[in-house]
Amino acid sequence: MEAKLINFKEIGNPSTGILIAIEQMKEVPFEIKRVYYLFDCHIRRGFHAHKKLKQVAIAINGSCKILLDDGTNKEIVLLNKKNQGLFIEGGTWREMYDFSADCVLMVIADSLYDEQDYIRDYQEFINFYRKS
Ligand code: T46
Repeated sequence: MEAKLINFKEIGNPSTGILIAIEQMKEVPFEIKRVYYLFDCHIRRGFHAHKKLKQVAIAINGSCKILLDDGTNKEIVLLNKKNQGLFIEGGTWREMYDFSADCVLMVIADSLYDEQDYIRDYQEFINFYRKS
């Protein structure tokens, strides 16, 4: 598995301030239906996959790690750049951890919240998605 990191264009510079704009079908490869964000996270979270949901996760402050697992390969991605997003497709088990105290993890998604899209049992995930 290779993490799909997206580098966003920065407008401005540190002396004037920096702006990053994210538009659907441009900086993110889908139509945007939902934005949510996590902060004050002290414990490992996630422990699920989505069947279809596509998302881009951005540490807009601080840092955290995300474990990605496609059923065969695992990869750990450090998110610590305001100008970088991690594209996560459906069929990927994820766990978020090592949140810095100041971490704000913003997630842009292609669908509204739908609990039916979640697979929260790892064995069920493996049965669905293990390649080979
Ligand atoms: C992901 C990581 C980064 C809602 O009501 N609306 C929402 O849009 C979301 C995302 C969650 N919720 C409710 C459902 C649960 O009762 O908030 C509670 C915690 O949700 P969840 O278990 O999804 O939270 P995380 O932090 O484990 O995972 C979330 C996303 O689900 C996941 O796709 O990549 O953040």
